[in-house]
Amino acid sequence: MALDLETRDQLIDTVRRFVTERLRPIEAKVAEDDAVPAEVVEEMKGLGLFGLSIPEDFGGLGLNMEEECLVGIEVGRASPAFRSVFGTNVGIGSQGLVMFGTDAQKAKWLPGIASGQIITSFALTEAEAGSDSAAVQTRAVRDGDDYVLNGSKRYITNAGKASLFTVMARTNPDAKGGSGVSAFLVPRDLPGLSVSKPEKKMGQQGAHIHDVTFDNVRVPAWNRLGEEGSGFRVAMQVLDRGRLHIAGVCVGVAERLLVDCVAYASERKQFGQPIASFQLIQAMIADSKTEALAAKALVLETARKRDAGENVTLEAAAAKLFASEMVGRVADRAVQIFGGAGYVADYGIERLYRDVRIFRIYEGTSQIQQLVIARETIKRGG
Ligand code: COS
Repeated sequence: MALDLETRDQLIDTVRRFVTERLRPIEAKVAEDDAVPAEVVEEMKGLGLFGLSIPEDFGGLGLNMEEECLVGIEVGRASPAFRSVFGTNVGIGSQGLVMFGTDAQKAKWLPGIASGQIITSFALTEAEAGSDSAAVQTRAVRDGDDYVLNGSKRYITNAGKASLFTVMARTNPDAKGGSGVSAFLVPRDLPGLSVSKPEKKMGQQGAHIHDVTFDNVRVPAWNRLGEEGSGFRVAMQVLDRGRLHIAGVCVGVAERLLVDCVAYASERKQFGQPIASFQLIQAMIADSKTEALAAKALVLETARKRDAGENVTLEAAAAKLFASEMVGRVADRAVQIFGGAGYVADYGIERLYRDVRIFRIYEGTSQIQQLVIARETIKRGG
């Protein structure tokens, strides 16, 4: 159920203040240390950020998709690494359980996920199954009351801290593509599960991705999420939702970059006047503003449709495609407007330029979104 407007505004206001007062001032240090301070993570827990999308019955805030996107936009105004801290709990790490879990599975894990005591990860991607996610080779073989998992997952966000993984593994090697895949809730402490050191990456320092390996990991059949063979569809529906969330975050980053650009262009003087008075600078600001507005409208409209129970596979893919490409262009223009200052580290613009690059890749590349949009459009007849 939706929040009343006053409560919603209060929530947005609280998140905005937290972002402005607590997160923005430490962005550069987080990037330098490649770590979000533990006390800030605790404050995020106190604000309920880990449980934004978890139903109230299980201790979360129970936000609908529109509300979650509005919060995502606010959080996007600080370094995207901060969102990553609780992003898997709100999105891809928890939503398989929320949408397809049994009552007993939900009761066991959701309260801990909502409070942030349990960190979750979504383990779909493998070395040979990136865009072609139906090609997962991690095996789950039924053995009595258990499944035995063997295989390896790649680039798994928050795996280093996760205590619960949603793992997509092949239960039927003879079935073609996704239909042979099942989803499992796999606790970190099961023997045979190991997590690699974090990868060094281009941006979003403070957010971490790891390989996860399963070496004869015995998972109780009770932990299977949904029917055997339904794991690919579980993953796709989790991603439909996740893509929309990411699109919201992209809008937040773009809005923040616009504020930074306007402030800098109003201050910086060349040829005797603030560069904001030059029409070629104004053209860049106008293009960025227009695209950010368009992305925001698409994100919020898609979220409202999803909240109304509509299938938004197409619209969520379109929102992710447009918003992630948009924020790439906005960040590029920001570097241009800042000039040399945009290229050096002190102003933080080059950091955001690097940070936003991953939005066009994770939770489905832009090319995968195009594919989904085209297929759905053709299916719908236009
Ligand atoms: N919701 C519900 N069901 C879905 C679905 C969705 N969004 N997308 C696909 N399915 C179902 C299909 O209906 C189909 O069901 P049937 O077998 O009953 O007909 C089944 O899943 C297989 O779908 P499809 O034929 O479209 O699978 P493909 O192998 O062609 O792959 C793409 C589809 C490429 C779209 C998918 O693999 C994908 O999204 N890849 C990117 C993965 C990704 O985002 N990775 C990021 C890692 S997580 S950070």
